[in-house]
Amino acid sequence: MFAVSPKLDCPHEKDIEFEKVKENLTTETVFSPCIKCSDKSENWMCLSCNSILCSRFVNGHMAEHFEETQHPIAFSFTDASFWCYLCDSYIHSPDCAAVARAFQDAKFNQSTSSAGAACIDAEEIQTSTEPIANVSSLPKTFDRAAFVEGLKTKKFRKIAVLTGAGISVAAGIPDFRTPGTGLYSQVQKYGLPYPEAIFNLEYFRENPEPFFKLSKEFFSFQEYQPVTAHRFIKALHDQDMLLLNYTQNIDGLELSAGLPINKLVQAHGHTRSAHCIDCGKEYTMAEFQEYVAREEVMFCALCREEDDETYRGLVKPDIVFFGERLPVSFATSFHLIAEADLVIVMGTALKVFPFAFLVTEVGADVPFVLINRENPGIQKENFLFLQGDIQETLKEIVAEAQWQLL
Ligand code: CNA
Repeated sequence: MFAVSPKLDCPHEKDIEFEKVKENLTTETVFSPCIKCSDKSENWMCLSCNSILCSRFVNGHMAEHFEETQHPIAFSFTDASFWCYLCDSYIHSPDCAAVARAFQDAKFNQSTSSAGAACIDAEEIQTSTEPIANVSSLPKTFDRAAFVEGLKTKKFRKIAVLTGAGISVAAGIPDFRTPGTGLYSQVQKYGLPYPEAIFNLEYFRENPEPFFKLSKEFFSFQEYQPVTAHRFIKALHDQDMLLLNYTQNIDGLELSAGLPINKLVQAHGHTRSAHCIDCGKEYTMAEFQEYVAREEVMFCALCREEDDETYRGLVKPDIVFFGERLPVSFATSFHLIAEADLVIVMGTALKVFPFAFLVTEVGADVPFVLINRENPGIQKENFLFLQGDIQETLKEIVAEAQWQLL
């Protein structure tokens, strides 16, 4: 799976017959080979004619298909993403989400009938300013007292916690999107074409300097300490109530708080090691940080060719850039969220896919708690939105549940 900020208003979707696409997504189809070269490793399906063809990482037959037919949108069997050749961008929408769910059903041979109960509406994510406007009209409710009581009595045994940059802001690490203080407000000084470019692999290949400057300014994660949110997640684990913590964060503060690594899914990678983006040679973060401290771009010692000035084997930490694959651990633990008996989402704008798809896997009856400054567009039965500061809210909840955080 790839980390992306998809385009949410692709105009080329209007010609796609999504119902037919869903019908065509059978177990047989999703494991079919490329119709041109028979490769099975990495295929896409054309949403206009349902042809299955391989990716640019194999023989590029889907790209050729677009050149020949001008069929605009393809769906990836590897990471459930949608690419529009005419928009030259990943795209997403409620129709896409429905196709992705049909794909999950077919690929993992399981019913995700609950899918859609917790519904991320793509347009709302982009524009939502009115938190939980429709929630009060939904039939079943889950309130703060029930949440606290469930913690106190250990009623919940499989809590899935989904986290984003907002939980580490109190530790001194800026998030992405908070106006004024978020990284996206601060990276403009590096002269980027758009803020997300700093974490874009293609941009990094051509312009690595801004990322190295950012690393010097913000990414000395060993200097940061866990805060209440990280200690709360650790407490859930200590009480044997934690199913998994799916995090988009790369700071590792969950681990610093003592959470075992097998309880943490670091969907967007980590900063424990670094690799050459071309040959894959591994480097330690200490080696990477030496370059950062000297304000020097780090090139791979193995694949940099002295006689070829244009060849650039760049080294970066193992965080997932836009356009890079997510770790296998994300794909293999993705479906486990369906087992959760409580879901807690904290500190995320849920704008990055496929991470945001996780919430579509939560069952309708499963209580769902959002602790954030604003609601990114979640509407669901049994939904509790604790609006406000994460750390302060958690301190109150912990006190009400009569827990002590270590
Ligand atoms: P984001 O898009 O910046 O969203 C953060 C969310 O948290 C927003 O909804 C904020 O309103 C909310 N928020 C921030 N502070 C608080 C607070 N104190 N109390 C309540 N709510 C608060 O970040 P996302 O995590 O959604 O975006 C995903 C990106 C961010 C991932 O790819 C990460 O790798 C990336 N990131 C990680 C870190 C880190 O590891 N600490 C830092 C910066 C960015």
